[in-house]
Amino acid sequence: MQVAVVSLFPDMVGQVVEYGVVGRAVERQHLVLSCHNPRDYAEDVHRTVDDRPYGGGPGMVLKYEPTAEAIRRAREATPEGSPVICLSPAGKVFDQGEAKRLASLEGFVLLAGRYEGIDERLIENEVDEELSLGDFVLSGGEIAAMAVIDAVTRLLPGVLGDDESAAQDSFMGGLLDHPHYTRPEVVDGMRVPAVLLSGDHARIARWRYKQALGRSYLRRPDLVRKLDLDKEQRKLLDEFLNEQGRD
Ligand code: 9D3
Repeated sequence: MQVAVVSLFPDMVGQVVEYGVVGRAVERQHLVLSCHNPRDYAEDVHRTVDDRPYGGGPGMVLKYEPTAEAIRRAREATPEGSPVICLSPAGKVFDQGEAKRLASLEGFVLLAGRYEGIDERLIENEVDEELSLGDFVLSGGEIAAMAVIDAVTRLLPGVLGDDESAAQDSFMGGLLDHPHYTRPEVVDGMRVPAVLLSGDHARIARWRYKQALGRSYLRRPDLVRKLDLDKEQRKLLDEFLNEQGRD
């Protein structure tokens, strides 16, 4: 997959490919990342990329021409037909479904804004869609671009090992994960739940699923409502609620 990012802070975006799963994906060429800086295409002596908003108001606006040229270069670094996606607090909220959709493409361009915003004519002429990470305020689109790249790269064939991929598939069954424990068995007087030491894999799987259902119900009722539970799932959830505070 080829992803091209348009950003005034390419070094920041480049950090996402320096570590862990995404780092390995780039080494193995599952992912090819390029960055394109509007400042490189600003033609005046000061290499100006922002200007004051027409109509007044606080902050600055990313200028059309250098940004449009950076987007053109970014398009050239991605396959024909790759969408241009602007990271914006006004976009559609990014979720795992969006990540799957992007992972099915051969490439895409991410436009990360700075300042108060970008000239709206860029959205009209150059941008195909807008994505947001949610309802909080970032200082720019770079961290959002990095989050999208991370989430999408994990879904590319061959990037995760078979075990990790399978775990990802089953866990993304619309629920939060179950709790995890590792050695020692007792820490600060707190024991690992006995079932996890039992060696009974069916009981362990049932307990984990019950925990996942219960936590999702308490923390993210929206997720549980979407599932519309069958009889067995309701029974597990009832058990969880009755046991609350123990094991
Ligand atoms: C405080 C400034 N806001 C005035 C109402 C507008 C605003 C402009 C630019 C707020 C944030 C930004 C920069 N944010 C992003 O580029 C961004 C973002 C975000 O802030 N939150 C969640 N997802 C995203 S994706 C890109």
